[in-house]
Amino acid sequence: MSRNQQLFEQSQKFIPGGVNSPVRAFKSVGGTPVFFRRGEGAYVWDADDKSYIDYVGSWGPLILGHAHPEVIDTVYAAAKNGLTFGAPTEAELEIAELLCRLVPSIEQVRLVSSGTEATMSAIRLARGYTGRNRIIKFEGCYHGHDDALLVKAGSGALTFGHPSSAGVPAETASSTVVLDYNDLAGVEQAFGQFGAEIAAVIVEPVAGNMNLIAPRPGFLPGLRELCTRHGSVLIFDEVMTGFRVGLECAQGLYGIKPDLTTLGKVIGGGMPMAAFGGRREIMQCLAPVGAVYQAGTLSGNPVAVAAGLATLKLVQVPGFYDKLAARTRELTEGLAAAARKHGVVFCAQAVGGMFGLYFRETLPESYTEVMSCNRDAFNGFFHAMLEEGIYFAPSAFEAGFVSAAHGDAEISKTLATAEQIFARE
Ligand code: KE4
Repeated sequence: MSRNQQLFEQSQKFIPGGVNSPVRAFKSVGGTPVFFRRGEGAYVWDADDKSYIDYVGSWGPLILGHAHPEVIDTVYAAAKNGLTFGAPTEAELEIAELLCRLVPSIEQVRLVSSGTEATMSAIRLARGYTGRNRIIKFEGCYHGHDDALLVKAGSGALTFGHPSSAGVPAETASSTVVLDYNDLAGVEQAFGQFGAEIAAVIVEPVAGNMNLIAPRPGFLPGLRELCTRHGSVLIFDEVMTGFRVGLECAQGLYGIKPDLTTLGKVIGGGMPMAAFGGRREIMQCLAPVGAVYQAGTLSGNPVAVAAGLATLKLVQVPGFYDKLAARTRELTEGLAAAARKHGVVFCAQAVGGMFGLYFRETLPESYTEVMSCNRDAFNGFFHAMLEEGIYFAPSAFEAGFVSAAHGDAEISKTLATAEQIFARE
């Protein structure tokens, strides 16, 4: 029995499913999850000391790669000064000013410790600001595990949401309308029916939790126009896309100014940190200024902020994102070419430093289309690549990530290995 297997068996005795977050359990792809013990650059090593080229990067935070020396040194220096104070620090001011400068739609920002906290707080803030309760989200988009967002579509597109998790009260779910991503007509219809009741629309501007789905032209501008017209808050959940698809985030890439933005992953550089921010008028509704309560013992934690500041400094280097996007395109185009060469039904796409791999003929543009991907083919590919030391996301319904540490050697090895595997088909 491998060390991974031993650890997984033992972990299941003390941790539900042996993991602290479900996607890590390999339920979607089968097999034994990999227990990592070390990461450096584009590589991770498992409990059996096997190395992998890592295309998960902890689900997005590690845009610089694992254990970047400047990030580690900064974290170490901050930690030596104390781990937390539960009081304001200069570092929090520094990163708040930086986020407001880098993301024009953010006039004020509040730091939290996870993406879930960011989206949960943004929804409560939008409801407090508008005095309305109903929210719109999109099937296949994931915004963390807040009750209001663990909701699936009702029977008809416009009926009220139903819980997608046990423990979520039906009455909570009923305030969430779940629509189809990229279906602007559906959103127009919902606003026609509920417009005056809608507190917020929350959307991943590039969906990365149902594999990768890019916004159709007109979809995001349409959401902006509808929210403006009906006085609803447009929330861009950029926990994944923020500083992943570009320095200006997805909102800059697509030229849309949301009312609130949630951030996470990259801005914490691998440490527990997220944020939500936006128009001053809305943010001023937050305690201690306004009536919307929100708090956190470790919010703005100085060690996490140090990791975030070090990361955000390095991603501002001129050409950083052009190089990352080119590298990611090289991966997706190379994989597609290798599959085509061996007659494997496969396609792929990249948006900045994130990518989607699909075992289907054409790029999916909706939840329904992505659900038609050949899951068995993905799972076979996943395990064959894993065996060869290449670690993709352990689910056909997750996006992948390239870091600045992925060089020619890593991309070439990945493409050569994929070609060998496609040739076996
Ligand atoms: P966290 O609470 O996991 O920090 O963030 C929740 C969240 C919010 N919004 C978006 C767009 C997200 O992608 C996430 C979290 N993403 C998943 C990956 N698909 C995290 C991995 C996991 O759940 O373990």
